[in-house]
Order: sequence, then C-alpha cells, then structure tokens
Amino acid sequence: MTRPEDTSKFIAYVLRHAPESIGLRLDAQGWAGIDALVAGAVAAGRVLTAAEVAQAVDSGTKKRYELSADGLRIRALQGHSTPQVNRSFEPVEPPPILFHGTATRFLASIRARGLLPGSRQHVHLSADEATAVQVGQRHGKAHVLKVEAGRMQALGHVFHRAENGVWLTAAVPPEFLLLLPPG
Ligand code: HQG
Repeated sequence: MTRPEDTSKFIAYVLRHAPESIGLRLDAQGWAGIDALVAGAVAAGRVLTAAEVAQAVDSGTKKRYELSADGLRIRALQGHSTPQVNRSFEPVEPPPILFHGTATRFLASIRARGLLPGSRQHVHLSADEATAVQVGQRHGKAHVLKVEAGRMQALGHVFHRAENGVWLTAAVPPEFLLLLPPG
C-alpha cells in the first residue's frame, strides 16, 4: 500500500521536475490531464489511481496542487524546474519582511551569492517563520533568514505569491538578507 505522502511526493516530482519520466507533457501553465498522469504512471510501473490523485490534492497541510474547474486536469502550484512550464504569476506587493529557511551548511555560499533559485524557477519565501524552519530542516540544521522584501520591491525586484501562499522572487542579493551570520 503506497502512503498518501509518497503519492503526493511522486506527483510533485512528475509535475514539477520530470514529466518526461512518465511520458507526460505539461502545458506552459503546468497543467496535465489526470487521465494522462495516471496512464503514464501505470505504464511506468507505478500503482496510481485517479482517486489517489484527488486525495493528494485535498490532503496534507501543503497545498501543492490545483485541480481545473472541470476536475479533469491537475497542476503543481509552484516549485517547478521543468522547462515545459513557465507559469505567469502576477506581481504582488510583499510584506516588509519575508522568511527563508535554509541549512547552516549553505550559509557561506549564500553570504557570497545571495539566495539563488538553484534548479527551480524562483527562490521560495514564506510570510511566517515557522514555515521557514520546516523548509530549512529538509536540508539539515535549519537556519532562518529574514528577507527585506519591502525594500527589495521599492528598488525594482518583483515578487509573486502562489495560490498556496508561497512567496516567490527571482533571487535575493545578500544585502537584503538579515540574520546572516558573519563569515
Ligand atoms: C539553498 C518545499 C547555496 C536554499 C518547501 C535551499 C518549499 C543556496 C536550497 C519548496 C543558495 C534549495 C522549496 C546559494 C539558496 N548557495 N545554497 N547561493 N541560495 N540556497 O528544495 O526553498 O515539499 O530547491 O536555501 O516547502 O528549500 O516540495 O528550495 O536550502 O516551498 O512541496 O538551496 O519546497 O515544498 O533547495 O524549498 P530547494 P527550498 P514541497
């Protein structure tokens, strides 16, 4: 029996990073047919049903996915690295401060280069510190940075907010990072 969280992670991997791994094609806004997702997964040897996909959308505290109004299609809301997707997000005015959770082992590089999106299309930020702690713990010993989002925006940096509340921006130069310990 596959655990729902494993199913959600599998769907996240396919819809954000590797649709081609199951022969799936996403449109530029990230949408895939649920039937095509299920058929591709099954053809690749994975046990997956449309009911499990629906459960993955509804379950968990992380709103990773969205269903189309007709219920036939699914997409990941953010976090993409696949070049198939180029979601258009509206610019949104951020709060003065946003948070980014990282791991202590990345701090020297972040001090030198700021926050970079890595393989993803954006740097991910949160409005609350608790979320940032959880995100950072995924990578090791968590360290939370404060980002001067208001000052960045005033200087021309653009922010977006995905439907699940995750804040996105292209990159954060080091001068906008607070709580960055000296090297
Ligand atoms: C770090 C999860 C070295 C960055 C979460 C992070 C999130 C640098 C790691 C979403 C760096 C990238 C995204 C630099 C940034 N030098 N390291 N210059 N700049 N980093 O996983 O933000 O469970 O790609 O601090 O909830 O951790 O997938 O990004 O530690 O919203 O739904 O490089 O993933 O959601 O790691 O997490 P990631 P993230 P899901």
